[in-house]
Amino acid sequence: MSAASENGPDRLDGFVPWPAEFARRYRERGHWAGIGLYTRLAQLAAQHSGRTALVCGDRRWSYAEFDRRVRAFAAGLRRVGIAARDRVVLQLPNLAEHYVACYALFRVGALPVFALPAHRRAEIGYFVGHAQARAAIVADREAGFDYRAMLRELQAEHACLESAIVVGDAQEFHAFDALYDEPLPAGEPVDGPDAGEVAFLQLSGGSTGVPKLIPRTHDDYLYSVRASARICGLDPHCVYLCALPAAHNFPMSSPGALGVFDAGGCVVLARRPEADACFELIQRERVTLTAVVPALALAWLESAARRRYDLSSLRTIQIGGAHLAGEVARRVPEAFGCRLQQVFGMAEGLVNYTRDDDPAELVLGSQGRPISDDDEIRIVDDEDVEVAEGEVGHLLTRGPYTIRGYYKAEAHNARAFTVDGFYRTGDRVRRLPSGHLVVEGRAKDLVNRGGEKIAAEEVESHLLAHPAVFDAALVAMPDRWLGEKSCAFVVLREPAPAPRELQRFVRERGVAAYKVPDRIEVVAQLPRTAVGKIDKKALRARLAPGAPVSAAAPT
Ligand code: OOB
Repeated sequence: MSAASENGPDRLDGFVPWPAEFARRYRERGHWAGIGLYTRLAQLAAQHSGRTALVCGDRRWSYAEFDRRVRAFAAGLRRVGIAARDRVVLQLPNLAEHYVACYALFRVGALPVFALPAHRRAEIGYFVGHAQARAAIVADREAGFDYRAMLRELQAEHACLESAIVVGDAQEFHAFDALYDEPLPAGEPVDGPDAGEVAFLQLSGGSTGVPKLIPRTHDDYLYSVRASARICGLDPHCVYLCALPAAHNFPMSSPGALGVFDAGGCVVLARRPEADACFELIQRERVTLTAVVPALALAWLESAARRRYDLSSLRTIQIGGAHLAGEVARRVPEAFGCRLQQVFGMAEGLVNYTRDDDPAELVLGSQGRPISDDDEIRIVDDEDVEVAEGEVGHLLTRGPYTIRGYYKAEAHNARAFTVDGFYRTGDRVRRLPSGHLVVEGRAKDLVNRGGEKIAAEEVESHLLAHPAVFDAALVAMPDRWLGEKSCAFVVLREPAPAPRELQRFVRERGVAAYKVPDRIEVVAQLPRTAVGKIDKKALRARLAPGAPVSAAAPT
């Protein structure tokens, strides 16, 4: 039976639901509460109306003001024709408008497709086409890039993209601020999806061709958010600094902004993640909690600005998204005078946390244990056979907030999930007797550039589009600051372009700047394994410190 017919006419096509017996169990255990994400905000607005929900620059909104804006913007969305189940690409920098748009879309039953500010024409065009998005919400310009010009090109290519909403100077598009109409009443849209249906599409770092879209339901997401807020001990006094891109799963839900709202706390938005700007906000707003990737933790540790600011309000710094070196982990509690919490999560679902009462060796040396007793973990070898306890293997997982399939990706789903519904994370881990996981590496073909995931195949296909590129392989190379950077090994035809020209070529194909190979090595041929696949292990070995890269290339 196809996902569409199984889902019935009302369900989003291309969504793979949990089998009925699992859905029943998750409801019976109270994980899935049957509450929509907007309804939850309305409850919070009633409960905490006068408390500060959001701080963005000079703007400070109470829960009541935040909810009023959400309902007013929802009315504007309706006016421009956005209806239940429409997909809307949401690509904003860290601005309060991000959360207004997000909850307003929930209020009208439409589905945000979360894009990152770094994404460009190639990525956004793919999301628009794949999700058949009817609208996009962007900023006018940011970091020298004009999103309106990108929208013009996309509208010319995609007939589905009927409208666009712009924060700032909107030119011919709808101005975000002009969409605040007479507020809709609180409550879910009568014609909208119920809590068991898809609330939004989140991006996967992915390991094949194009990024996959991840359908998350109201029920599953709200469960992970509320359970995370509990684990992290959030209360109405917590003040959270959102330093990472707000649309990413980590600062959104682990426990992130949604978890902080759920506790009645305050979310402070940092426009930029740099140490100076963030330290100033921590001092000014008496921030108690923040989340960073290891590369940012290192940059903050090394910043001389640390001593110029009063950071004594910080209780916890969460670090996750990429491998955290032991020596960096050790420096954090001392340097910031607060607790470290390691977070190992994925937009597909499973999130692990070290806990406040864990002994130091687990906080420093593990990536935590799962949120839920119903998170099922299997650690297997290449043949899917469970490895002995404590051994390293592939991490498979299934549970109340881990998807059963990517959106509209049947062929890929057959590889990315086992027949009994376990998600193949692509991570290699071992489990300690306490249940904590240690991430030992990964099997998936991607570069984790300071927490930003780059699917090798995606970049290779951009390189191969150049007429002079005969073959290409992208691998990770160690980097002191980012943990990993990318290096493309290329085999060229005459006339051979210079490496710089290839980098420019990839950039001009309209991809996010972090995906442009940091280094390009020209080789006569790529090493192959016995079965004829490109031997990436051998390529990575050439990039190890001290290895002669080009000299080692076969001629
Ligand atoms: C988070 O989510 P994604 O979807 O950007 O990336 C997930 C992948 C994981 O499969 C793993 O390969 C890597 O990122 N990763 C880590 C890690 N946390 C994530 N690798 C080593 N150590 C860690 N602590 O990155 C994400 C989502 C929610 C919370 C936190 C991170």
